[in-house]
Amino acid sequence: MKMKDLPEEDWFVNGHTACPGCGGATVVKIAMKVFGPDTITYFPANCLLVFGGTYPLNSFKVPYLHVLFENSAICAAGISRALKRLGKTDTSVVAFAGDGGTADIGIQALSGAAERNEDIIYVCYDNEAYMNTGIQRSGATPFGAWTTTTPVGSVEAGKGEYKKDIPRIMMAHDAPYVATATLGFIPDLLKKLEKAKNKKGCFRYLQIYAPCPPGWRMDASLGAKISKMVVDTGLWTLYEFEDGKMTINKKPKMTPVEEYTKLQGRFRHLTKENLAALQKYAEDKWRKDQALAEAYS
Ligand SMILES: Cc1ncc(C[n+]2csc(CCOP(=O)(O)OP(=O)(O)O)c2C)c(N)n1
Repeated sequence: MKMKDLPEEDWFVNGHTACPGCGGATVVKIAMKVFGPDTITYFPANCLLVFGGTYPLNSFKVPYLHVLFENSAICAAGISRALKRLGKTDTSVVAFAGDGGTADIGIQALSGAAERNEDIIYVCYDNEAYMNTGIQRSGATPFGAWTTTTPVGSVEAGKGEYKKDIPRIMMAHDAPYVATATLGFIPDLLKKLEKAKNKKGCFRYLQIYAPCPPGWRMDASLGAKISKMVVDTGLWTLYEFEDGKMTINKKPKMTPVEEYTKLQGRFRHLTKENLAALQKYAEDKWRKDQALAEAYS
């Protein structure tokens, strides 16, 4: 599917209250255009719930359910199983969760659903922190990033640990479809959303990079640029893991990570040593991802 083939109609409509330049809102809008009207969504506590799902002002034109933060994958699986009982096998059941609800708080339910190969699509829009509650660090926050729980001062200088690699954890479950995407490469994103939609009857996982202007202390107009740069630096590999085979979709240019970090206030304090550590992480990640793709070829 190409951008021009996307339907004009939205199933996640305008009028929600997301911040200007919200990557999460853009991910959900595009994803819903691909998934279409025969979809039921679930989302846990996150920004999406607040800006797009607060009754009676919700922005979804399809049914949605919200239960608890921990339960996204399992609630979606419950909906999917109930639909099967009713004889409905075509409806897509989609969970939209943030990285906090995925990497940390919802990981047990996510792991269980993947292991049981539940018939759902799980979309993690990865804005790299718990944004809804005021920019706290998550397992998916990158090394060095300022958040309100990884402050910058004389004792600490941003997050000391590296980003938790959830797609790799999903691959370790041998999930039938795992893919990473960003808003910087829309044709690639559309292809992956479409594949996830059409690969029925099994567990499908998408991790989509989603810039957050207030949380990342960045200009709201830079989302697309930053979403390209994260791939160019090697910090985010675009790939698919499908039925046991991993394919890398884009070779990074290995642009210095500083070109990426200097556009975001959350990295403003990074020293030369910090930048060297992040650069090494990017290079190691790219090397490991290539080795994985070779092993799963
Ligand atoms: C068990 C539990 N712990 C904490 C909270 C409070 N809480 C609600 S939303 C949220 C942040 C969600 O972060 P994330 O999943 O990354 O999504 P985002 O807000 O970034 O969209 C937190 C901590 C909660 N509702 N339930």
